[in-house]
Amino acid sequence: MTPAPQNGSQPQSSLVAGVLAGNRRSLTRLLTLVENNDPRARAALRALHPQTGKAHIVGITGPAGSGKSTLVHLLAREYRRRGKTVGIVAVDPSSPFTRGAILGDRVRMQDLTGDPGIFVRSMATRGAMGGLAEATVEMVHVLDAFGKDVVLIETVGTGQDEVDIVRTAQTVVVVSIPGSGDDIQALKAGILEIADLFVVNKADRDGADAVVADLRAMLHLQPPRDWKTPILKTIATRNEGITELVDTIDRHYQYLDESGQLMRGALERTRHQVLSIARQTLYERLLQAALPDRTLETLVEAVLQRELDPRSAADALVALVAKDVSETGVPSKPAAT
Ligand SMILES: Nc1nc2c(ncn2[C@@H]2O[C@H](COP(=O)(O)OP(=O)(O)O)[C@@H](O)[C@H]2O)c(=O)[nH]1
Ligand SMILES: [Mg+2]
Repeated sequence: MTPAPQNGSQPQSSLVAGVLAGNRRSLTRLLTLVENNDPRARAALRALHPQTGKAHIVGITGPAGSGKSTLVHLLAREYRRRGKTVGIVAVDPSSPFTRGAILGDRVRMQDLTGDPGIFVRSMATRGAMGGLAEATVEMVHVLDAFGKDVVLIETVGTGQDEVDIVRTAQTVVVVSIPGSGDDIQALKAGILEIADLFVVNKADRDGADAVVADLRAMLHLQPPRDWKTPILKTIATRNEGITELVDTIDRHYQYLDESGQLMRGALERTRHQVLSIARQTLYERLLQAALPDRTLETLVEAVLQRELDPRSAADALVALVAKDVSETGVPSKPAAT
């Protein structure tokens, strides 16, 4: 992770003031700090936290090429028509095979960027250290504090990061397309279970009704819930089914609110967020402790030479972090004797 350049940085308080005053440049700058896991983002995130919790956070997930970006674009326009402001966070897979699609997304998103009521941000996946899900959630919270009424998160529903990201949404929309039976299988199992509504996009193609039937059959296998997961058909390229989609997303929010699930969900999501930041922090500390002095390499070599078993090597790494944590004043259990 490269630290953001010193020049052009503002004191966090003016950054926060800028974000709260609706300044897009402050927002852009803060999102970059958050995306880079820059320590300077911390104070700002802390200051903004009381202003969060107002936006409706909607996750749009599904296989690559299913039309998520097109749908997100149309949803944003429909929300604007209804007088709501929209933030968009699109998580781009870092795979080189999808670069073209990312470019396509950028081009298509462009006609949204002229509208001050819409803010679009796309982010690439992180390097080996991970932390994508944690950073994305924080970016969503910044957009929430900025005052966006709706925040849309687009992710490809295949990796664990994506499942983690989508779990942070209040309403989860899972997109599939005709002839995508295999794609549905390829979605992480967890995603189907957290779907609040299904969209079968590209309904201009043959087989849309078969996908609807498949999804319906699958839903029958799930334990009954108060919320009957709707299945909608859309043709994003013709702007068909979008008003119904927004109506249904809104209806889901109303259901969450009236049933008390909005609060329960917030409790669960917050718990998950705290734990996942803690896990990520520990992991980063572990790498920081293990990388200098080639500690990790030395341990790996020892395991390879059969001088040490993998679990003992891992214990040695964990002990390094435990020492590190206790030195920073965080209470930790005494090392085993
Ligand atoms: N035929 C048809 N094509 C669509 C529809 N929606 C999107 N597409 C096309 O599918 C391709 C992938 O769309 P995109 O929004 O980038 O998908 P994403 O990868 O899920 O974000 C693009 O060429 C779209 O124009 C649709 O309803 N029908
Ligand atoms: Mg896309």
